[in-house]
Amino acid sequence: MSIKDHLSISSEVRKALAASRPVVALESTIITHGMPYPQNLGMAQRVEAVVRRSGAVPATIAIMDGKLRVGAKADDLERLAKAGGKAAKASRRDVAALLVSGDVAGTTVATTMMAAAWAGIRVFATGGIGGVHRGAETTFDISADLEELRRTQVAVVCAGAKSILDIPKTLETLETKGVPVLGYKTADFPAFWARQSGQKVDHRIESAKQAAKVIALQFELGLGGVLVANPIPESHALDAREIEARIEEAIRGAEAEGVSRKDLTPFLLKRIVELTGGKSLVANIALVENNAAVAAEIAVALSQLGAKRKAKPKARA
Ligand code: PSU
Ligand code: MN
Repeated sequence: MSIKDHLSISSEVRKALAASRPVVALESTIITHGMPYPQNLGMAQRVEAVVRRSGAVPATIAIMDGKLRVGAKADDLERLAKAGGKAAKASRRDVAALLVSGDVAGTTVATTMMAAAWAGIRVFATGGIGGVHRGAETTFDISADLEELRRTQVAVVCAGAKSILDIPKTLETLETKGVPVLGYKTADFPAFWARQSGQKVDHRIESAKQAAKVIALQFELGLGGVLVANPIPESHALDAREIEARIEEAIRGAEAEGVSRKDLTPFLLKRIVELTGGKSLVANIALVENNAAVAAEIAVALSQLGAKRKAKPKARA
């Protein structure tokens, strides 16, 4: 048995990869644990459509029927969306146990990166990454997403991190792990619903082509993953102070109810949707679509770079 035996790659994705055509990986914890039904299903379908419109093939990744599914079908998306929180949440440490049990699971950023790399996909779009939680100095709650970015050669396009996390500590941890944080047309690290967190990114990039060059070189040098931070569209950004008040309320709720560990992020996301009367959900969907478009452009640019490189020796001969 090899790793490939545990992957179930759709024929569309397999063909695209074999022909070096652009593919964008998409995660599924955002479907099962990040949003309520039926908005989660609508989001998953629209994000795939955005990737296609931008010239790439979408590959939603999840754990289903004892396999890592790469390129979920329409009915797979529906199963995931309807299962919601009844599905498992698969971080790296859960993968082997869930493949054995056969349970349905949404894959987190960490697990989606891992599966994408195994399948040969280099670009991945999500909403926000996990990071260092507020109070991590006592709880030690630091998402496995950060360690995965260190070790796995996939570029993750996100809208920064939610300020349910400690953003300065998250950025410090990424620095320690050697993960480059590229600001897509911005010098500020975005804070998910807000375009700015008050923290700077490491490097500002101006185009998908420039991002692709950095990503290609990072991978060529064997340096691990890349984080591309793409701010929420201006038209959908929420007022930073208002959302901060809601986040603090949600965190107090989690403390009062004793919610921790892997349940914390889903709990906070759900509470914030309730506390904003659904406004945070609309913004969340808009930023994921925006990230999918940028990820597709980067995937297209990466495959063009690859084609150029392959063509070079021939041109000289
Ligand atoms: N942050 C969000 N939305 C999400 C998640 C994080 O704004 O849906 C999900 C992602 O799948 C991420 C995971 O990888 O939560 C992180 O969970 P934890 O903090 O338990 O590692
Ligand atoms: Mn955690």
